[in-house]
Amino acid sequence: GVAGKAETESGPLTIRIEDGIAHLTLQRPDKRNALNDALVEDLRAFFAAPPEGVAVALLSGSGGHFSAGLDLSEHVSRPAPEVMKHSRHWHSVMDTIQFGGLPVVAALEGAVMGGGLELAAAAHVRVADPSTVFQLPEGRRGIFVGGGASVRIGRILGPDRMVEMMLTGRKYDAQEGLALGLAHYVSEPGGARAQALSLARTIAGNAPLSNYIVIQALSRIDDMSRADGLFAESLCAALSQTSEDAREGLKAFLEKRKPRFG
Ligand code: 1HE
Repeated sequence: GVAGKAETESGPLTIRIEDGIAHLTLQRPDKRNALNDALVEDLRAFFAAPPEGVAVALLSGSGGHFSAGLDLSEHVSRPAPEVMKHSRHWHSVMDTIQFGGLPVVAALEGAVMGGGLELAAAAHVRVADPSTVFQLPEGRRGIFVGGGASVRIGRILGPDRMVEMMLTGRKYDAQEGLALGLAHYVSEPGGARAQALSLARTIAGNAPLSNYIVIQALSRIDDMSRADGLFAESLCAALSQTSEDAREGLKAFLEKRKPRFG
């Protein structure tokens, strides 16, 4: 990984790279980290071309919230074609985050709402502070989701629970989110970032190809038939198990030491 540190000047997204982990922080605390076009662009730019040596991204918010979702002040009456293009752009950015090649760990707290929940669902590992509130308020605001929730949240919750969540605007807390799969961990109060960092370090210690294949393959296999999924699995096994890192991983196990991956 990258030793030393690097930092960008402050925009809506700050990026600090330390020991192979890119700390990405949504920096609009006064707006509860609402996702305006500039912030979405910064996320896109980072994940489309992660800096050399970054093994894992750690994504979090500032000011006690992850994100209150789409910046509603930028969304005053766009015509239908513009809304469609905006939504398709979000889809592309969320896909870039999920499939860009970097494992993404999200530290959640406070509002994880609307587009904020869509962003969280594009991350691979989600750690929720006890303060976390998950909500899809769109159904109560006269709109629909547009940043991928139908697919990503729909597949986590199932359509039945997502319909109910949107019709009633209900909020799920961290523990409920854990039970439903919206979060994978609930941290100690105030401890989401620290726990997320510890998990990020664990992931950064894996073989890069293995991480890459886990991210690329599993959710795509979910879209395939059973036969195609099993076939794709064998291709992934052939690719990973013949790598240099696989030889090192097995050798290290037999020699009772930590592996040193390339
Ligand atoms: C915002 C936004 C926002 C806050 N866009 N400005 N998302 C929502 O519908 C969530 C809307 N937000 C809220 O429900 C609340 O703000 C919170 C529960 C997140 C936080 O409450 P609170 O009391 O701590 O803060 P606040 O006073 O409500 O907000 C502080 C400021 O942030 C205030 O601005 P100010 O200039 O008056 O100080 C708010 O206007 C601003 N703010 N949230 C713009 N979302 C691609 S489709 C995706 C669909 C969606 O994501 S829909 C949006 C869903």
